[in-house]
Amino acid sequence: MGTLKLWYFKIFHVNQFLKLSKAYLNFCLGFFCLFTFQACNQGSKTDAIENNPPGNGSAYITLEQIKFNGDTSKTGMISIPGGVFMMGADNEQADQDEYPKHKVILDPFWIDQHEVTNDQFAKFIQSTGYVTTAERKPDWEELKQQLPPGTPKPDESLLVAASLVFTPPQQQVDLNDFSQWWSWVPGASWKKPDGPDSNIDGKGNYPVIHVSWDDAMAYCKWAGKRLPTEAEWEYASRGGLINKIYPWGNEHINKGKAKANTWEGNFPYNNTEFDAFYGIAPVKSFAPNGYGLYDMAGNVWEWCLDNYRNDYYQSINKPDGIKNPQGPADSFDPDEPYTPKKVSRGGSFMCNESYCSGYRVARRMKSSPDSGMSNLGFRCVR
Ligand SMILES: [Ca+2]
Ligand SMILES: [Ca+2]
Repeated sequence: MGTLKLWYFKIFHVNQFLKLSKAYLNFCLGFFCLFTFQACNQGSKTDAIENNPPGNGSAYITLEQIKFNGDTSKTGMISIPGGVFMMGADNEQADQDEYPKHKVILDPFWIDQHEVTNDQFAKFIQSTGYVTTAERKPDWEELKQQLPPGTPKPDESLLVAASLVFTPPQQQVDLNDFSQWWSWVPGASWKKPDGPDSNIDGKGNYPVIHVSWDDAMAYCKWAGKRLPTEAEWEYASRGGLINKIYPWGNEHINKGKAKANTWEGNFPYNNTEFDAFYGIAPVKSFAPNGYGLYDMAGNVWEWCLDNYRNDYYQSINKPDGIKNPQGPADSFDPDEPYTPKKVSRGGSFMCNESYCSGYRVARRMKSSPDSGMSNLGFRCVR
């Protein structure tokens, strides 16, 4: 998702200070313009985030300024043995970007046992004074680089911090139109996940959300870790099983006992809560995979280190395999050719069979690195 762009086109629709033709919008944004019609009905410019620091983006602490906290212990991490595996598509649900299944060789690594929690993230914020992307007043200089040349700057009063919040409809909707369940909410952030009137009291052991890829990178640097590569993530997710569809094997998601926090029923208007959670669950609420890792399927999507390219697997598919792939040098998503994207993995509490089946170990997702959402978090490796 291109958060900055979504935000920008919200402003267009609210103020109508540009009359853009449908063709032009499609050219610029693809289907993302759909978002804005819903987003512009949410909140108002007076909802600017509490404690939003003054000034532009350059006033905030940068990744370069983040210092390692000095903790070299591997508490809460699991040792993953190196090895060889076949990465990519395992069943007929696979998207084109999961092909071809290809051989990958990995060195050993350590990975967090669970998604980074609110308590863990709060320590990072307290220690560093870091301000997350969702809490920052958008930086026009940065934003305009993702927009067509000559696009005019909006009024300063409209440059407010916000994030994408899941707002489920009451009735069946077109699953191609995600503006039906996503809202652009000023004031939403990791500590106010549903907007300015919400908080994370009592949710210290829930995964942190509304974190951008940049935020996740900053946390990992402070912790002396890094984000997993996409290959490391998938290998860890497979839990030592070979060519299986899910971290637990091949038993269908809707068979037997609940295996992950997903969406049961009809997305996005009816959730049967068979797994006992409508929204996000505390980490470690479901059985771990074979490596002892929790929520590698569901709960929240998890950022990976890699750039996203839909054709990346084709480029690295060799008979002898590829060792420690780091992702492509650049990003390309045919759905949104003008927006650079990073990979995320594992699906979320919003995934079900009718929509994304994101809990499959091979399923790939992609988002703009400046995007935070209410179903996207991360874990680190070392
Ligand atoms: Ca659930
Ligand atoms: Ca997860």
